[in-house]
Amino acid sequence: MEQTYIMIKPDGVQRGLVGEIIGRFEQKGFILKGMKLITVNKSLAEKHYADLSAKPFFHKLVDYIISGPVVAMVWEGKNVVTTGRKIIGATNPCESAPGTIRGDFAIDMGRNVIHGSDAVESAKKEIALWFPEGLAEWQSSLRSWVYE
Ligand code: DAT
Ligand code: MG
Repeated sequence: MEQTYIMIKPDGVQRGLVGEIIGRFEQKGFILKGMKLITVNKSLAEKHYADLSAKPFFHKLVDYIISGPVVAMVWEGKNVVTTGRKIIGATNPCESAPGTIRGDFAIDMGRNVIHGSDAVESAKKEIALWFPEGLAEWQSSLRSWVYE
């Protein structure tokens, strides 16, 4: 089953949005396979955003991600990468539709509350980077009520 890496950024944790955000993924029917609250070191943040290292906003982005604890999660389900991005909304919260997490809870691009993998391949890389210890092995008892 497909998995994605979802991270509540330091602003989302500080603003008390952890329960709300987890609830949206849970209520959709996705399954939580890994979760931890961690303060990120600079090297991990730089690796996570390595593809953006040439961008002018890279250093600001890294400083923001290490500015407080984040909630790192792995969610599992059919099409969870693409659907997860829809639940999150557009990168710029001004363009995120109401009903999405960024559309409902964010204004600035540099405080957009949450990260979600953008493709199945990047999800695999990000899960390996953030959860080198591996994930929880379990099956939801609700499975047959979510999938036909
Ligand atoms: P996303 O987080 O939607 O996958 P991304 O991977 O392109 O977006 O960029 C990572 C983060 O970097 C994004 O959540 C916010 C920040 N960012 C992206 N483009 C930016 C820009 N033009 N100016 C400032 N910050 C930006
Ligand atoms: Mg991205």
